[in-house]
Formats: sequence, structure tokens, C-alpha cells
Amino acid sequence: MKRIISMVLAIAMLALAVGCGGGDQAKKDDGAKGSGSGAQKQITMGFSQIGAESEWRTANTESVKQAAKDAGVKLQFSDAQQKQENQIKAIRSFIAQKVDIIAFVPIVETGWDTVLKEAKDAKIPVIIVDRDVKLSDQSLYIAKIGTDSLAEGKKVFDWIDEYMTKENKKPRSGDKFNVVILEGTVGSSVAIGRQDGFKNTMAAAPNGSKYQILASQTGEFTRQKGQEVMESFLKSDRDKIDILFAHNDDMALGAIQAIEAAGLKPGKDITIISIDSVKGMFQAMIDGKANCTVECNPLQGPLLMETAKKILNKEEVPKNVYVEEGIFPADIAAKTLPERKY
Ligand code: GYE
Repeated sequence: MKRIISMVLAIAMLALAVGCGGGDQAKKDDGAKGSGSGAQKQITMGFSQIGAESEWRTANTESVKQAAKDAGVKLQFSDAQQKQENQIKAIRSFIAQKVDIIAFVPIVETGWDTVLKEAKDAKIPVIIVDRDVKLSDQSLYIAKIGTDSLAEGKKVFDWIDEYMTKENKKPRSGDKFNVVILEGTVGSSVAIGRQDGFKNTMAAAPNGSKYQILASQTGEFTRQKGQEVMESFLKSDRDKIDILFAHNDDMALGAIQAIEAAGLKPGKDITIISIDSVKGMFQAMIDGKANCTVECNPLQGPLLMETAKKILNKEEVPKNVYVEEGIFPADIAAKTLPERKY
């Protein structure tokens, strides 16, 4: 039932993201008043993206660019090439250019206080997109449109436990299921949240003691690194690994190549689940090489533009909005793929 509800919500969210809906599909926290200058003239938004590490990120960038066009917002787009220092530089240059509003995807959680204080002093409102930040002062941003990574990590463990039980799986060696994890970017809120959500759920689950984490290492959210790290996991534990949890689909897709190269069957010898739900992962599931993907919706552009306009119109906006997301196991992949937007 829960799964059906979240899928319905995910579809509703997607409708909002592609611009045919509106309203309250998103969960909202406490409200916050916008600040800034009027919104009658054309809005200029400075947007700092972290780079192009994954299929998800490409879809996120396209969504923001397209939504800016559709909304008549002038976008100053800056690509940080995976470096926080480049993001800080970009934000400073947006302040110097006196843009109307700044939006950015924080590559890591910490280290933003100083530059965001500079934006606040310059009276430029800030919207945080996708990832979360840790700030000493919550008034340094007006709104956040993001990803509930703790919930995603929880969905991953719950699905694994249900699947291993339903399929009557047995550990390949010993008496516990051995899990290996490919983590996302070190210090990013999504890597921390996905890992914590998974581990906390496992620790509290009645079946939690049937599982153990054999190895966990960053694959930096990229296909290449995912493949390399999986190769090293397989070198030491080829015949022990039962489950791979990759913090994103790209790393899972890289790992699939490593698993095949090691002479094992991905999706069968090793159960594979990851997060994002990009088309490449659907194809892998259709090919029988992966088992499940938890959705993370990158189509945040329309909501971002709508929020920016409201802030500049001094309308009330929710402080934190998490987009609702579903889960797609392999058995519905073929049916679902044609409907996927990213
Ligand atoms: O899961 C991953 C990406 O921040 C939610 O970043 C995002 C993550 C996404 O590169 O593929």
C-alpha cells in the first residue's frame, strides 16, 4: 500500500516537474518570507551546478536550463567541475554582478556560512537546490528544494530485506548476507543521508542481524569510479558478496561491468540496488543485470523557477520542500521505461 502511495505521489511530482500540474504534491516544512526586489523586470538568476558526474546530474542541469527559458528567467549558469572552491567563486561573482537571486547545488554539506553571509549582506536571496547544507544560521537561505536522502537509504534496506526473504535467498558464504556499498561524493549530504538511512534501518530491523556490511567506499557518483572500486571489492571478496548497494545508478552500472568481468552474474549472484532511477538502470534491469532502483527526481527546474518568482514577489514560500519519490523493482522496469523522462 505504502509503495503504491509513494508511486502515485512520484507520478504527481513528475507531472508538476514537467509543468502540467501545480499545488501541494511536495511535503512542506515551516514557512519563510521571501526578501528581495520586485519581480516585474526580467529576473537574473545565478546558478552554480556541481558538474556532470552522472546521468541524473545531466537531467538536473537540463531541467534547470529549460525551466529558466520557459519562465523567462535569465540564467547565469556556472559549472563547478566538482570543486567547492569553484562554487564559492561563482557565488561571489553572482554577488558582484548583483543578480536578483542565487541558486546552487551544494557539493558538500559544510563550509558555506561565509559566502552565504556575503549574499545576505548584499540582500540577494539564496535557494538551495538538491543537496543539503549545515549552517549555523538558517536565515542564510530562503528556501530549499531537495532530496530526502535518509528516506532513500531506508527504502533501499527495506526493499533488500523484503526481496531476499521473498526470493528465499541464501548467503553465498557464511551465515549472513554480505553487503558492499559504493558511496557517493565524500561529505555530500546525499552520500551521508543515504548511508545513514540504510544503516539505521538495518540496525533497527527485525532481520537486521542477517546482514553485514563487508566493505563500503566512495565511487564518487561516477560510472568509472564505481567500476574501479567494485573491481577492488571483487578482488578481495569475489565469492562472499551477496548484495551491492550503490548510492547512485551510474556507479551500479559501472559495477555491473566489473562483476561480469569477474565471471559472475550481476542481478543473480549479486543482488543490485541503487538510487536515481535513470533510464540506463531501467535497461540494466530489463536485461536482468540489476534488481531495483529507488527514485530520486532531478526535474527540479520548474519548482525552482516558481519559488524564485514567489520570493522576489515577496510571497511566502516553504522553507524546505522534499520532492516525493517512488521505487522501481526489475519486474516493472519494462513497463515503466517508456514513461521515464530521464
Ligand atoms: O543521486 C547522483 C548525483 O545529489 C541527488 O548526485 C544527487 C545525486 C544523484 O550525481 O547521481
